[in-house]
Amino acid sequence: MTDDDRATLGVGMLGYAFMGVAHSHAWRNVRSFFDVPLLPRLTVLGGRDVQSATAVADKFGWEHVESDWRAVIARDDVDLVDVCTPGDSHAEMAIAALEAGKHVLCEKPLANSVGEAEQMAAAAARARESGVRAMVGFTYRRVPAIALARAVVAEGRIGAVRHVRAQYLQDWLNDPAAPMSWRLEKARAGSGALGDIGAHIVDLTQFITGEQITGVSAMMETFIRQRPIAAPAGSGVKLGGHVDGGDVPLGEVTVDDAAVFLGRFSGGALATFEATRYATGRKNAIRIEINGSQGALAFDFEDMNVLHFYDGAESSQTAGFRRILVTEPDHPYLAAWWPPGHLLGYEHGFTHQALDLVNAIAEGRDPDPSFDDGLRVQRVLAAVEQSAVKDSAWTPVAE
Ligand code: SOE
Repeated sequence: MTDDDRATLGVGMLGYAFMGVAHSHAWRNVRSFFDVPLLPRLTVLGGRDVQSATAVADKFGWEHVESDWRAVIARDDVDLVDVCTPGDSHAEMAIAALEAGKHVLCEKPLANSVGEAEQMAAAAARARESGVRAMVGFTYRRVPAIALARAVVAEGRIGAVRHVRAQYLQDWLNDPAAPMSWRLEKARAGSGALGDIGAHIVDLTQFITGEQITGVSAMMETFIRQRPIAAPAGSGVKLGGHVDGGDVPLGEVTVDDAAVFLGRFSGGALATFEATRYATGRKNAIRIEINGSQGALAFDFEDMNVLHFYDGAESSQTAGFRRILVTEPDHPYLAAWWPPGHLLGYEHGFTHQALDLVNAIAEGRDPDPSFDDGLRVQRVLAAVEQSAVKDSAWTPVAE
């Protein structure tokens, strides 16, 4: 054993379900694979259900458990607060943490409304003056093939972006007997497929192209409006499920099941977006294709180690989409992992997110995506909702 003189970064995490588990894994493992300038310490896990929180804490090595989120923020040994709760508590928790001088990582979407997101961005701007950092967890930016796609666009390899085609397809609600959950309640989640998964493709396409969505025309639908209410099946990494029996009480689904919209990008590109939890057979397909004047890119998260690249500069005899296996040491994040061809998975994005945030904090610079980026996504989501209730009327995204 050698003494490690790196400073620690005490993490207090709020929430312990799907995202809490993904973030726990990242905070625990990032120091083992990357040479981080600050050593994350899994100081305290906050959760109202202490028994479930303790079960997760024990698995991942959190040192303490607190039932009161304010107590997590107040601890002197917490430097960073990681908000992994449903959207209805993001604003209150993140603002309180920033005002207490703690760095914040907040799960996506940033908030349940533009108003809340504006308050969060303002709190982040005030905190920045004293060196406190805030990041929103659009984790898929950290998938190596996505980071490579952004670099390829930035290098001008596909030229001017003309078309953006983006889909986020899941099918865990297709079963009418899949139970109610907070994700289906507007008061808790803000919106349904739109905010939960549509937010990712809004962020990813803006990230890859380096451009903003300026206006939208949208349709949204709730296919199944009542679902069985089932006792929560403990904590853990679950979506959907199936409730047997006819006399189970039903709850009202108050969010969208699917959102489909057209958009325009600031550089002139035309875009189509589709976010749905009813794409039978598609489990977590994030499909993005971008056509530029000189070439094109295509990605699907269900084959996440691959980026397809069409280079229009090649001779027409041999040109065609090339399948790039994004596992070389000079690909983003890859040098720290396995030899070429030894693939990465869903959890690596979260580890890379922790890495990027720790580096930004240590280097005294703002991480991205910032709360301002989260606010911009929120404005796109709001424009989609406004358009959908106005018969798909064209709706500019607020500046
Ligand atoms: C559920 O639809 C969900 O867990 C999203 O909330 C996540 O953001 C996405 O990564 C996977 O699907």
